[in-house]
Amino acid sequence: MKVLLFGPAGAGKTSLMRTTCLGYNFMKVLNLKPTKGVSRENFIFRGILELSLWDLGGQERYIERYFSESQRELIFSEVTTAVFMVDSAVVEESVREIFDNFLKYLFEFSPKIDRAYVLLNKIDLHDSNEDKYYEILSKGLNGNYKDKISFTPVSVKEGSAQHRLIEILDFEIQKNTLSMQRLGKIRHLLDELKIYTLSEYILFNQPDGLIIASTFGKFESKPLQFMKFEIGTLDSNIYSIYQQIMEFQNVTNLSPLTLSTVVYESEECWILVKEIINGAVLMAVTRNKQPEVFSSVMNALTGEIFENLKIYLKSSEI
Ligand SMILES: Nc1nc2c(ncn2[C@@H]2O[C@H](COP(=O)(O)OP(=O)(O)OP(=O)(O)O)[C@@H](O)[C@H]2O)c(=O)[nH]1
Ligand SMILES: [Mg+2]
Repeated sequence: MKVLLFGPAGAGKTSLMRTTCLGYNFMKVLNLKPTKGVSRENFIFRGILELSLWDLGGQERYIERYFSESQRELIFSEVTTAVFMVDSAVVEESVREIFDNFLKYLFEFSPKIDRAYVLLNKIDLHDSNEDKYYEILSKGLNGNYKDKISFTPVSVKEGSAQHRLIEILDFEIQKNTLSMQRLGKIRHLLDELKIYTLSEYILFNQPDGLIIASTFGKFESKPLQFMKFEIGTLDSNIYSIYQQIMEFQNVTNLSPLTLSTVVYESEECWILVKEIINGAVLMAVTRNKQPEVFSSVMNALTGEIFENLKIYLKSSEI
């Protein structure tokens, strides 16, 4: 799936990409340098949809190049999702011409595309004028295009831009048969785990922190940011203790420690978190604290269903 992020310099394209897909917070994108030409990143959205994200630097010299006869086909062909982004605090009439060319080549080289999304960004700034920009970009759009473009005022700073992009990509998942099949299988496996272990399961995608599937049906959470298991120095302490114990037991070839399962305890339940593969984390919440329930979850996390889960998630990495 090819996702195009297009628009004038400083609109917030790279900020949107990094905060949505790489789990960066806004502070981390405050001082981004302008993107030099085409920047391509592959990543897997919600653990099931493979994306090739084309973040196109918006300085004039680059835009001219994208529209040039030698490059336009490369840039605008095989696009599945197209986003045009502007900075609503810097309204420029001249952007209309760029927008017109963008639409022209997009629908010419990717005729299957049914929609283009326009994000009027930075509405958090008090001098933003998204209504004016909307007027400039939508004025006199001919019938062919009119129904194919949706405009949304957003802010990367406040999070509504990321929310909108996630909505757009979720829509792509629904249109993509392979992704829906994977999702169906994953949901089924989680439901099986639930039945065997009397626990609820939630599967998260790293690093965007979005939920892939859960046993709660529709369950939304805020994206988790920086979801990495780093307990820092504790790790090395545990390793040296483990080393000593193994020496007592005369074990010579010591296997390395990996931090794969973390257990939390509350008065009502256990919460177990386990990394499945690079990119996905499974969280189990037990219904009570009976030892059988705990051990059934531990068994499940090393058993066949868990291995199958790995397969369906892995298949999206190919
Ligand atoms: N106030 C505010 N600033 C934003 C927002 N989104 C992005 N910015 C800032 O705008 C500046 C430019 O953002 P970039 O993401 O680099 O813009 P770009 O569209 O990738 O620019 P080019 O790579 O040159 O095409 C950065 O300093 C961001 O922190 C927003 O929603 N609100
Ligand atoms: Mg950029």
